[in-house]
Amino acid sequence: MLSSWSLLLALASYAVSREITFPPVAGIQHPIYGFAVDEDAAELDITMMMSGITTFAHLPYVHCLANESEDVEKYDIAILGAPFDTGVTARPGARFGPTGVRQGGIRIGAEFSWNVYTGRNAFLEGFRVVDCGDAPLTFLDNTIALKQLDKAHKVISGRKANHTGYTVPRIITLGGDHTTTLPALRSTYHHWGAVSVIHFDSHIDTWDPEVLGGGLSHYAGVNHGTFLHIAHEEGLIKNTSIHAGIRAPMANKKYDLKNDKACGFSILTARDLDKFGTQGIIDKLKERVAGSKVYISVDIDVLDPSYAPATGTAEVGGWTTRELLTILDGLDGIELIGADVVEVAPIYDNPGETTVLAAAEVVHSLIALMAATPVNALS
Ligand SMILES: *[C@@H]1O[C@H](CO)[C@@H](O)[C@H](O)[C@H]1NC(C)=O
Ligand SMILES: *[C@@H]1O[C@H](CO)[C@@H](O)[C@H](O)[C@H]1NC(C)=O
Ligand SMILES: *[C@@H]1O[C@H](CO)[C@@H](O)[C@H](O)[C@H]1NC(C)=O
Ligand SMILES: [Mn+2]
Repeated sequence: MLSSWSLLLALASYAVSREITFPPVAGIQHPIYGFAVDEDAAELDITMMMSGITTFAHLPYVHCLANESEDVEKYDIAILGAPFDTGVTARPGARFGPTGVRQGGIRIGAEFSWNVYTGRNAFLEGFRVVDCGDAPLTFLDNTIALKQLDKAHKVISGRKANHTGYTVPRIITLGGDHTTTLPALRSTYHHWGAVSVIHFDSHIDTWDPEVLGGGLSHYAGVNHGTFLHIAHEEGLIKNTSIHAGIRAPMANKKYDLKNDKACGFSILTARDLDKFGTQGIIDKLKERVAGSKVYISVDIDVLDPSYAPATGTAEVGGWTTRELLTILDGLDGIELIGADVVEVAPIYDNPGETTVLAAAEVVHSLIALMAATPVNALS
């Protein structure tokens, strides 16, 4: 008893003998590990990367979804979470995807992001990148939730960008199941017209709602395997769109692929990578979308389940994380006007956080592509 008291006392005096001073900005997201690196270099301390509220890559949080009439801090590239997973056909859980991807990105930050391959830092290219948090989406009614997401995109992309030369902010959505891409494409259509989609996925997702909705109801037909069909019907995408990493089976011998083509897509399969190599895939993607604005949608199930087990409809025989990142970085120069990473369902991840680490790095690459090539809105 006595000895434990003396131990406590010793510990207490040890503690008070240390001078603990919290930095003046403790609890605030930046500039400790955020954006104002140049002005506040003295406060830069990468050892505090676990502090504050977890935004993606410690970016400043902005209340982008405040009333449209209210002024908020300006931004150029916005991260937006879309916690929605009631459009899935297999394992649910992607409503926790935005939180998972932010957790996966805890070691990413502006101060430590000089890319060893490209020699560039995506966060320091003159664009203000922020995290807008998650859109408020009901989990009880898909129709209402998707309308809420339409509205969130409208408000966020509708504010004037920080950059004086490029007026429309671009959004990177953290899904959410893949249905969440539909509101994003409605929003990009508003600013940029129809776009080419580069769709990384093991599934085509152009399924006719009659096929994948089971013909039950219109409501049932709007889901994570039909949204590209609907985007085509709504005129949001060009016929120069392309899938990459496809390997999941079709429901019909001929109809699904015929319908896919009619929706404007061509296909690079997962095994095409063995034939053409990463550079070959990059060349084919760039050739297909040449001359148009591009939206990139990354279903994390494009990766093999050994690299991304935490997803709703895992398909074996996919790409590695390195291959996907090489291909994404190789798309440098395309006019990327919007992007997303979807179908991350953290509950199925392993203790090594394999999937969320991969998803966060994909987001990092998407930011880099946007920062490398500014895009003007339609005048
Ligand atoms: C948003 O602002 C407008 C104009 O100031 C106001 O009429 C409207 O009630 C506000 N909406 C909300 C939800 O606060
Ligand atoms: C935002 O805009 C201001 C005013 O034009 C500029 O000084 C600042 O560098 C911009 N921020 C970023 C991160 O580019
Ligand atoms: C896309 O549609 C346009 C106009 O309808 C047509 O001229 C063109 O050949 C089509 N391209 C492809 C790749 O299908
Ligand atoms: Mn998929």
